[in-house]
Amino acid sequence: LVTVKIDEQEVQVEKGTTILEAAKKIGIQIPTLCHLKEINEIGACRVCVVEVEGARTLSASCVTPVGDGMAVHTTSPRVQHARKLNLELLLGDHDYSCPSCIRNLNCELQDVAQKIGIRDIRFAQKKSKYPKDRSTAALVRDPAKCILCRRCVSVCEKVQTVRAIVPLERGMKTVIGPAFHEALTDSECIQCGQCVLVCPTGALYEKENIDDVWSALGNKEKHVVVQTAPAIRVAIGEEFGCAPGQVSTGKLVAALRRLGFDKVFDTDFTADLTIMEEGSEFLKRLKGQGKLPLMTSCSPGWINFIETFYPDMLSHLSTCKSPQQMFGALAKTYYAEKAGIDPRDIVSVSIMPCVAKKFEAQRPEMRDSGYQDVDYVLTTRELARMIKQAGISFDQLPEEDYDAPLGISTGAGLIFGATGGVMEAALRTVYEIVTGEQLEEINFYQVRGLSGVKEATVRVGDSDVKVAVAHGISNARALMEKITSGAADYHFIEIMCCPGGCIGGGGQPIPTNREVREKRLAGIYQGDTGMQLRKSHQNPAVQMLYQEYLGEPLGEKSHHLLHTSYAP
Ligand code: HC1
Repeated sequence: LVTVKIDEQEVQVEKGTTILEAAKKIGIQIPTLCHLKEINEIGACRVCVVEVEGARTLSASCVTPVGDGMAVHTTSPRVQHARKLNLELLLGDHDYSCPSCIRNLNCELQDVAQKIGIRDIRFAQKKSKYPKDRSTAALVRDPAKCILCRRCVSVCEKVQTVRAIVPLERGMKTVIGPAFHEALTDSECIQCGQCVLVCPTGALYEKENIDDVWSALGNKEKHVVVQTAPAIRVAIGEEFGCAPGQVSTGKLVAALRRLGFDKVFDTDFTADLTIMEEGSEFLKRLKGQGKLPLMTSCSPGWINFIETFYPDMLSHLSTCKSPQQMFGALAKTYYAEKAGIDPRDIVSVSIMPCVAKKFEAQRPEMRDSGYQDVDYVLTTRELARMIKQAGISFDQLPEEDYDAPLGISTGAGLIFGATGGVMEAALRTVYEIVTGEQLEEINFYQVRGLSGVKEATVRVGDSDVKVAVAHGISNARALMEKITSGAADYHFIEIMCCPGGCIGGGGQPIPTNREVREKRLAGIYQGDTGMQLRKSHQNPAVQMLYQEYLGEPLGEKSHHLLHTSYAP
C-alpha cells in the first residue's frame, strides 16, 4: 500500500493505482473524457489533469500512478485554468449545435463543460472538412462531432478485434475513420455499434428510422405490427430514470399501444420457434447430417464478422434466420392470413437492442414473405425518443399484455437476450426431445454470466454434448481460433457479438457498462424465473403455429420461411 494526500485528505491505496482511482476512493470525482477503464487509458484529452507537488508539469490523473507520500491538488487555480483551456480547445474543434444533436442532454462533453464551468469559448469554431458518413444501414459517423478521444478506436480494436476505424493523418489534421478515408460500408465494420456506446459525444450514432415509423403509424391504410426483442424490457426503463435491469415488460407494451401500433408482439415468440428449428437442426447434425460444431446464427454482428473474417466456416452456421427475421417472415404470411390482412398493407417494425439488426432487415435474402419481411428496425434508444416525442409518461403507464398469438412466449425465449441464453434454451428443449424425460434442473448456470468464454458438457441421452458460449468478438475470435486449429471438439456453440449478449447491444441506453450489463442480465433471469412456461417446446402458440401452418420443424414451409443460407 502507498499513502497519498489528495486535496489535503490522506488515502491509502494499492501501489499502481492511478490518481483518478485514488481520488474516487475518497469521493473526489475528477472529470474525464477519453478515459475508459481497461479499454482506453491514454491520457489524451487532458481534461483530468491535476497538480502533483514537485512536478514541473500537470499530470493526467487517469494514467499517472500514485507514489508514496505524493501530494496532489485537483482544483488548484493552475489545474482549473488548464482544464478550461483544454476543453475550450476541444470545443473550438467541435460542432456544438447541441439542440439538434442526438446526444443532447446525454453527452459527456456537455457534462464536463458544465462541471468545469465553461461560459465562453475563446476560439472560433472550426468546421470539419469531412462530411457525415451514412454509408451503412446501421450507423452514422459525424467527424464534426468527434473529439479524437479514441474510445471507439480502442473498443473496435480491443473488445471487438475488428479495427474498422483508426486514427488517420497526424497532429492538427488527425481524424478518426476507416483506413484510407474509405466509407464505413467498404471497411471491415461489422456494424455492431459498440463504438456508439462508448462515444462521449454525437460523433457515432444509429441511423434513425423514427420518422419512417411515425409516418407508417399515421397512415390509416397500413396495419402496423411491432415486435420487441428480449433485451428491450430490461433496459428501456433506464431512459426514463428506472434502475438498470428493471423489468418493464408491461409498460413497454402499453407504451407501444399508446404510440399507435395495431398489434404488439414479442420476438420472444420467434426465439422459442428458433429453438424448435435450431434444436432439430442440431439433432440432425449430431446424427452426422451436417457440420459440427453447430454455431448459432441469431446475432447479425456475429454473422457479419464470420462472413468477413472466417468465410470458410460458414457451413457451421445454423441455417435458422434470427428470431427477428423469422418474425418478419411470419408476420406477412401466417399472421396476415390468419388476420385476413393483405401483407402489402402490413408494416412490420421491430424494437431491437442492436444496430446491426437494421442491416440484417435490409439483406436482400430477407424477403421470403414476398416483401421486405421487417420494414423498420428501431433501437431501444429510438423507441425511448418516440415515447418522449409523444409526451407519454412512462412511469405512469399501466402494465399490459402482448397480443396473441405472436406475443406468447416462454422464459426460454426471454433468456435469448443474455449471453448463454440461446444455448440454455436449446439445452432445455433438446434434452427433453432426446430423452423423452422431464429435465429436473433447467437452470444451466455454467453458461451464464460475463466470463468471456464459457464451456459445459451436458449428458443428453447416451451422449455427452460439449458446448461453448462466447460474447464480444474478441472472445468469439479466440473460440474460432481454437476450433480452426483443431484444439476443440465442441458440438454446439453460441456466439453473440456484443459483450453480455443483446442486453449489451449497440442500440441500448447509454451508459452501457459492465455494471449496467450485470444488472440487465439479472433482470433477464428474474424475468425467466417468474414465467409459468420456461421451455420453448411448451409454448402453446408455437405448437399451434406448427399445427395450423408449418407442419413440423425443418419441414418445407419452415425451410422456405425460417431458414437461409450463407455464401462466402
Ligand atoms: Fe437479440 Fe435475438 S436475442 S439477437 O440478442 O436472437 O438484437 O434481445 O432480438 O433476432 O430473440 C438482439 C436481443 C434479439 C433476434 C431474439
